[in-house]
Amino acid sequence: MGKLKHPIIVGVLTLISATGLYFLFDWMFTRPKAASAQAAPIEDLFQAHFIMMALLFALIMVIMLYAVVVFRRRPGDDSDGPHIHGNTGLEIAWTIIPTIVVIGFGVYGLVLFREVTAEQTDEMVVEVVGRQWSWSFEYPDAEVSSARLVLPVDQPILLEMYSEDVLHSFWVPEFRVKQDLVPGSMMPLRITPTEIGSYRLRCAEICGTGHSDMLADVEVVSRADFEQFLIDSAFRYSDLTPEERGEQFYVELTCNGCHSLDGTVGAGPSWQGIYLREEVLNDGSVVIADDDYLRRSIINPNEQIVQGFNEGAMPQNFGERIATVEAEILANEGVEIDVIADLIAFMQTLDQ
Ligand code: HEC
Ligand SMILES: [Cu+2]
Repeated sequence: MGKLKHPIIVGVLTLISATGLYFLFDWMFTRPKAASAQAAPIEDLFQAHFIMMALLFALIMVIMLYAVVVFRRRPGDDSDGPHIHGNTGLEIAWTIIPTIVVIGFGVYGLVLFREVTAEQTDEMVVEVVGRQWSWSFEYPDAEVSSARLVLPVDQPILLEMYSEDVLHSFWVPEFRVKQDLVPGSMMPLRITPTEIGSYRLRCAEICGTGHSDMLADVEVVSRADFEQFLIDSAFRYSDLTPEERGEQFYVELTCNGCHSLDGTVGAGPSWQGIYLREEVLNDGSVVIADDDYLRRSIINPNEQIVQGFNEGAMPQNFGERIATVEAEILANEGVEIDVIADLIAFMQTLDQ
């Protein structure tokens, strides 16, 4: 042994302490369970840091404490220690080794960052909107919007995130990845949830007085439950009142392009006060705009023309288009809807 005695003992003590410290750090820095495909490489990065921290801390502490204890001054020893003027080999080593380690961690981080943010095949897009102080989620393919983020398990997700006001940050600790929302830009974040369960989305960017309340429920569910969620939250005509549906059709069938609701005459007469009003037709006769007249004016606009307007100015094909809409609603919702009755119900709400 002789010359190598101290380095060997220090080496062994360092390894033993580093192992103990590694378990201590892993226990101290508790992380919630990892629940996304992106979490695994980030978890590895955590482990690499724990190992590095444990080794460095152990190395410094062991050498220091070993020196203090083993090379302490014995009673009666008044001699001087050796005079040392530097050690070139040691200085080169402690410059080069940390440089390599730091660059190594940098490269590791970069590679991992690219892996975690890489585009995946078969991504499902969910739009995330953050605002002071709430979140909302849109499923553009299904025309569903929701206040909860519901995701199918094992499905690669692309979150397209928007902020309506200030900086926010999307953070679900179990997914391990985090992304700021920047007003004016679409910020992407990719996650593939791997564990069915309930999680909590937190805003991780201080964004005003309600920041700590800026939370949303996140649910990772089976594929079947996800399909059910889309069905349950999809827009249904049959959930609306006839008046609400009429207003919906007024926009959807583009009646609003020609008929105002505020009395302004556009390409067609305004609908303000239309129900049961006395209508002067282009032949000078006067009719009451009752249900029957209104229905005929929609299906057969040319039959009676309102004075001041031209024959053929109103599209002639609404009869067919309305029949198509009714057939679709029947197919999707199993409910028979009379679109014209709904439009008339809406007109009845428009007295002045
Ligand atoms: C391209 C323009 C245009 C669109 C779109 C349009 N209309 Fe008209 N509409 C007219 C014009 C012009 C008249 C007046 C001439 C007439 O009586 O045919 C009219 C008249 C009517 C009348 C009779 C109004 C009255 O004061 O007596 C009704 C009811 C009506 N439209 C319903 C509808 C409905 C319902 C829709 C949507 C499904 C619709 N219109 C879409 C142009 C339009
Ligand atoms: Cu926020």
